[in-house]
Formats: sequence, structure tokens, C-alpha cells
Amino acid sequence: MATTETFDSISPATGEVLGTLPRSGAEDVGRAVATAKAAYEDWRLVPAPRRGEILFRFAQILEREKAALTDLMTREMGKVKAEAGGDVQEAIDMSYYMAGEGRRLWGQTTPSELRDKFNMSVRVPIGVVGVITPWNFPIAIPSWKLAPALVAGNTVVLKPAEDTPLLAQRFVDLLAEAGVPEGVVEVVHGFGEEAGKALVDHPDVPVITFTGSRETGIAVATAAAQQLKHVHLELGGKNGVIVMEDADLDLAVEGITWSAFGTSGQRCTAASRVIVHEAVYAELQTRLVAAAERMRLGPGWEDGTDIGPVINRAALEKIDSYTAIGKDEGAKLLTGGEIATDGDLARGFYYRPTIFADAEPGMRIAQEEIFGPTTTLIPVKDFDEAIRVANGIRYGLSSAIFTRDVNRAFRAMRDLQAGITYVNAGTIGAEVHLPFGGTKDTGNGHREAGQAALDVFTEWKSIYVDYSGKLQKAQIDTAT
Ligand code: UN1
Repeated sequence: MATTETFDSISPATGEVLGTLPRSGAEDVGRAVATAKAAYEDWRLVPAPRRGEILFRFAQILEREKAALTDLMTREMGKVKAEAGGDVQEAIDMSYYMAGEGRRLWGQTTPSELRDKFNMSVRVPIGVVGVITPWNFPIAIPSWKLAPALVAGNTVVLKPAEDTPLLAQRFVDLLAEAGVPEGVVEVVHGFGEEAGKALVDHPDVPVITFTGSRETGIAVATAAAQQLKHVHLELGGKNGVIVMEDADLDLAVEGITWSAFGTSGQRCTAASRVIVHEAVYAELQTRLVAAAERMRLGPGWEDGTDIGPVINRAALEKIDSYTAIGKDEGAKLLTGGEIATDGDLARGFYYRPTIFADAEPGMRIAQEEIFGPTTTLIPVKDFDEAIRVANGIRYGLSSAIFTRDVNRAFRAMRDLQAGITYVNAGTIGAEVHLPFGGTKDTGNGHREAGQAALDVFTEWKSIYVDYSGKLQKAQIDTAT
């Protein structure tokens, strides 16, 4: 390590220091990239099924470590036990899924327009992938990026979020235990402006995959464009749930509560808008407020906690500032809207589940990503208005509709401008074998997860094999 500087990992539940890590700078990044670049020369030649077997073993090791990682996640990131377990499970699922890709990685074979000639396309790895991950899914999201990158034959330099470095370090250590050779996965800890930027700028890192804010995503893409790098971006969301007048309201309340307040609202997929038909607007408000007020705040590791802390003080203050913004704009605060400081909660960063009502679709609380336990109700007159309001934002990640009308459900599936649409479920809960990502300002057209992830981490190569023994000219020799 070139750096002698360090930073602390702090528990958002208690403010305790959980560990101290090296604060990597450009020199450390340079060393990590050189190591990963050297390791690439052999890793790309390891048969893909063998690479897949390492991921399979990694999935098994994650299963063995699930309880320990879950506990650490409740402490370092703050989410509640059930959700932390889900985060680890998502990495287990992704690792098993991508392990299978080791025996697929399919290309195409296709006829040639000439006699005695064979055509095919194959996926080839690209080189060193720069991976920049967020803190909100500290185990799942690294797996979304590393598992496909590795099975395809790339090596990786990972720069995890500075809020969850201990989990990232465990992740990388367990990959090594699974048999990933030395140098294939390097980790640099630290901050975006230092380590992250150095990774994006490094000439030997041809692929960057980044999950984070829209603004940082634009900075990453702009810097990477100077070197024509491949860039995959997974950015913000302002996901809306539509509740029609024929919806099962109990189910809708459950789905909204889970999607708006799960992970303390700190998911890109969180339901931060609820677009409600006026016929059920009053009733839904009453039921949602009752559900929110029943939720218990506390440390994630305690049984019975419904909502854990938010990640840090800056996040707490940002979330609180949006409560002030909502009030100023004239939306009606139904419940919450304050930092929770009773008893031990004062040691951590807790925000009460917050519901605004009577919002106009154009208000800032109905347009901007808050990334906290705040949701906003917007009344609408009919289905068409609901779709218009749902689409009237810059982002396009997740969307949902509660209705019993199959015609409306299918129209919503067609017309909602988002990478993900749920029918009769909330906006969260993506499964690993389907593409994950969004339209509009949520990204730049790429997807993680599913087969689609492989497109980020491979190049297509088209191969033509002429076994005629003579020079045949495509487009010229057109006689049969
Ligand atoms: C994210 O918030 O960045 O669908 C990822 C979900 C989770 C993944 C969320 N499976 O909410």
C-alpha cells in the first residue's frame, strides 16, 4: 500500500467505529490495476466452466457465511436482519446463476452466404473491469458485477463504497477462499474523488461499471468518454406505485409499506411516489399512516425492528431537508417527518417513516430521489392520468400497479416507462436472472443481472472460417 492514510467504518446504528481501513489513492489504484492486468493474461485462458466452478464454490461459501455476513451487515450498513439475509441471498443466487454461464456463454452459429464457409460469433472478455459499488446492497451488488465479469474471463479492481468496506473485504476474501487466483480480484478502499476517479481515469481499465447517483454517473461517463471506455451505469429512481380504485387495498398497503420503508427507503427501487385513484385516496391514506406508525425503529440486529438507521449523518440531514422542502411546497405531512432521537436511537441515524399527501406531480418531493423512508401520495382521476404522472419524471427504474383489471394491467406493462414493472406487488424485489436496470436518466441503456449482464462484460467477436481453399469474396461472388 502506498497510502498511509486511513478511514473508519462507522456503524449507522450506534456511531461505533467498526474498523479502520487504508484510504487508497491513485498510486494504490495503479498498483491494483497492474496486478489485475497481469493476472488477466492467464485468467482469460482458464476454461469458462472452471471459472464457473469457482463461482459455484463461492456461492456455497456464501451460504456457509450467510449468518455472519447478515450480522455484519446489520452493523455496518444498518438494514434489518431479514433484509440483510436477503442481500446475501441475492449474491448466492447470482453466483450460482453465473456459475452456470461458465457452461453457456452462448454465441451464435449462422450460415454463410458463400459455399464451404463457417460463420459464428463468440463472446470474448475485455480485460480489467473497474467496479464501483454502493453501500445499500453491500454484498448483492458486488456479486451482480463481479460474477458475470469473472465468469466471462475478465479481472477486476473493486472500489466499494466507503461506508461498507468491511463487508466488501469479506466478499473479496471469500472469493479468494473459493479459488479465485491471486490478482484476479483486487480491492482498493476509499473515496470516489480519489480511488474511484483514479480507476475511471486509468488507461488500463477498459470497462467501468458504476452504481450510484445520476450526477456521479454523468461525471464517470464524461471522464470515461475521453478514452472510449465501456461504461455501465445504474443510477437513480423515483419509482411510482399506481393504486387503482379496484385494487386489493390490504395488499397495496403491504406492498407500498415494504417498498417505501424497507431498507429505510435506501433502494434505487424504493417506492417514493404513490399515485392513487381518487375513489380510494382517503382510505389508502388512513391505512398507510396506520401501517407506518406501527413500524418500530431500532438497530437492524434486534428482532422486532422494522426500520433500521439510514447510512450516515449526511443522509439523515438530506432526508430531513426534503421534509422541509415538501412542507414549503405545500404538500401535507401525514406522519413522520423527523429524526428519531428517543433513547438509544440518538446514537445512530434514524428517520421516522414519512408520508406526504396531496402532492402535485411536479413538486420536488415528487421528482427528486430522496433515498430515505419518505413517500409521497399523489391523487389522480383515472388510469390515463395515473400513467402520465407515473411517467412524468426523469428516471425510469421500477414501477408498479395494483389493479384487478387485466386490461389495465397489460396497458401498464406496455406504457410505464421503466426497466421494471410489477403487477400487484411493490417496486422492489428484482430476481437475479432477469435484466435489472432502467430507462431515461436511470442509466445509459445497459442492464445488470440476467443474460443481459454479459453484454457489459464481453465483446462480440465474429469469426469466419473459409474451408473452400480459394479466395471467396463476400458481396462480390454472388452466384450460387
Ligand atoms: C438497488 O436498490 O440498487 O429489487 C438494488 C430490489 C433488489 C435490488 C435493489 N433486489 O429492490
